[in-house]
Amino acid sequence: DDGYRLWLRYEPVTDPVVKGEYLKFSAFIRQSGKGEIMQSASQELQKGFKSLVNRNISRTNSSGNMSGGIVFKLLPRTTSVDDEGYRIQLAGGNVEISSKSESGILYGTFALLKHMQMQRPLKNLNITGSPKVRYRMLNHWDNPDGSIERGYAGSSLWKWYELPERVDPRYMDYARANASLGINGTVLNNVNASARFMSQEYIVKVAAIADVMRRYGIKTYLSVYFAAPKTLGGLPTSDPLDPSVRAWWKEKVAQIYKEIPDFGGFLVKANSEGEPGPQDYGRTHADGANMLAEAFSPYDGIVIWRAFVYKADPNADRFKAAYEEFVPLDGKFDPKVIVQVKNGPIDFQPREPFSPLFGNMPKTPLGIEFQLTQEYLGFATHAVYEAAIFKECLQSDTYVNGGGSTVAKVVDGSLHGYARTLMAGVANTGNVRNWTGHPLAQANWYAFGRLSWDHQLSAEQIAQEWTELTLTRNRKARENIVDLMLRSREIYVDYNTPLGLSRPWMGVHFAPEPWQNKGSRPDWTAVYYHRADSVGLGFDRTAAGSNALSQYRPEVQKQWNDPDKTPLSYLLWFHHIGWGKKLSTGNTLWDELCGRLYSGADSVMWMQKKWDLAKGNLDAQVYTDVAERLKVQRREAIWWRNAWVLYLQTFAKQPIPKDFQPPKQTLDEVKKSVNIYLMR
Ligand code: BDP
Repeated sequence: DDGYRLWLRYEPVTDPVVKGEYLKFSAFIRQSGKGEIMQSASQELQKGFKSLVNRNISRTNSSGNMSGGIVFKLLPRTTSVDDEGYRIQLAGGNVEISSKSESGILYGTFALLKHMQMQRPLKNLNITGSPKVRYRMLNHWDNPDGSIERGYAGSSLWKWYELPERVDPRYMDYARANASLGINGTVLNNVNASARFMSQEYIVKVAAIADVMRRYGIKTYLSVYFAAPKTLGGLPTSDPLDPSVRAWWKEKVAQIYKEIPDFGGFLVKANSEGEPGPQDYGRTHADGANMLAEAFSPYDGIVIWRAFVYKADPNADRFKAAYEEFVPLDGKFDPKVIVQVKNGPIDFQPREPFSPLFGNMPKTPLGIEFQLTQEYLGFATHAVYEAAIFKECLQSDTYVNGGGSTVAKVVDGSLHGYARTLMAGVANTGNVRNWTGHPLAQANWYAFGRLSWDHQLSAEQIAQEWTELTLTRNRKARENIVDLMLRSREIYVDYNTPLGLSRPWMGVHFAPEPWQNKGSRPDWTAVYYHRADSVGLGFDRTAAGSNALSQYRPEVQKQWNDPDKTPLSYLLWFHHIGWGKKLSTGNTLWDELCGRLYSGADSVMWMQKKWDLAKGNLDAQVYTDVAERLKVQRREAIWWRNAWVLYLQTFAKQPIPKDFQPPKQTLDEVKKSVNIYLMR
């Protein structure tokens, strides 16, 4: 198995009883209307039945009394169920999939096929689903030249130089995979955007992709370069309050809708990491976003404005930046704007506290942005199941309206009554055959999609599902793999950023460089984040330090204010702790740190064992691929551990605790090996 089919493998049903039951419903598919999405649902069922039970089912539009088939039923608009929700049940001797929308029928179809892939009985069939969030989308950081910013799975899926005439069949498989999870939007290009996507030449290329996406209920979006009026339009300015600039965007949006009538909208990174934005003209983020929203007013599209901002101020705490810039703008955004906030205040670290923006902008819909591509999680050679990261953030309590005001409730709109709700995942896909490079990274795409549909699902439930659909139906093997997946994030944290450390690297975000202290700005160094010195380690964010904690509600502050009570996993996020300080485990900081770094690196061997236990029940190609990547992970985990302990030892001036073998390399040797990775 080359992994191309993802979780839609439709392997032949082995249980004869189950197979017989499925065949009883294979007489026909009755569509309701001839809509494009409905056609996709039929095609998918045909493909599924052919592959699962080796039966060709034909379609009918006949309304006569027939039984033994599958019936799509479009419910009247007035029915009080969610637009995209569905129900699957037995009715009149048929399997009936009902929904108010064609998309809902498609989601129900995929749910039925999942049920069948798991060889579950159809007796008493009653499956319902409805999404908790309205915009469920992937953000591609794909560049027009085919490269992908922070992409580790080959180059871009989008073949801009072939489009619009040649439409790669893979676009459809991409759309199927997303639709099977309920993902209904995709931003095709990098947030560090090229203005060329606003040209007619590129709009028609985008339209060709949008034509494929549309058939699967997916809307197409673009990232925009804020200075495009100047660079592409030839205007003297891109000032959002300038009438000629406003007219340019209006015209541009109209031009896009001419080619893509269901265009989704714009995603904007502005005044962030050197990208242009409204502040270049003394205007605010709201001025910029509202100008674009105005251009969308005749249409359904929206403006997604990112809150990922921080200034190059040597005295500032980057942690606080987004809150400081955005909270004062609450209530000033056009209703068509959603502000998209990364899950944590810094940048997709293996563990971060939740962003303090969540809960603090009650009048502005806040969407959440997770990162699926493993920029800080070992690229494509480390197995890290990210559902644990997503869930940890979504379940965090902001306390803004008392206990139970979780980030999930902010994001799904139930806390502040947001009309528009959004979850975005920075895609981990590329054009390698198995889509994600590491076979287990497919689970991160899967988990994001499932959680954007229903954030109440547990990381374990999702891992179970994914493993059964993708890897093996053998129960024992699945248990071992799910175990491995569920522990993988904590293991990674232990050898990479234990106790609340962050960013032991700059540049490529891969080779460990906790010693890195030169950068074009202070917050582009590693020492800025961990603050190791002769006294101790960690970033003091209490009132005695940067006071970032004040951005949270008192109940949250209480959890993290006192170093003696702060959970160890967040300790160094908020406190500068002395090397000899006794922690709740009874160990000193230094000993605890070493303990975690060593046990993390050693636990990769446990992961290898778990994987090996499943060997007999796995496809040989997939088994070997993961087994080899685990070997890389083991080697690199030791490398990272060594970098940390040897470097921090120069401050702590203590021996490696006697339970552990001191590293075989010296600090200089580790630095040399890291430098190899940084050479041009
Ligand atoms: C950081 C990445 C950078 C992105 C940026 C962003 O290192 O490549 O452009 O985030 O999200 O994580 O805009």
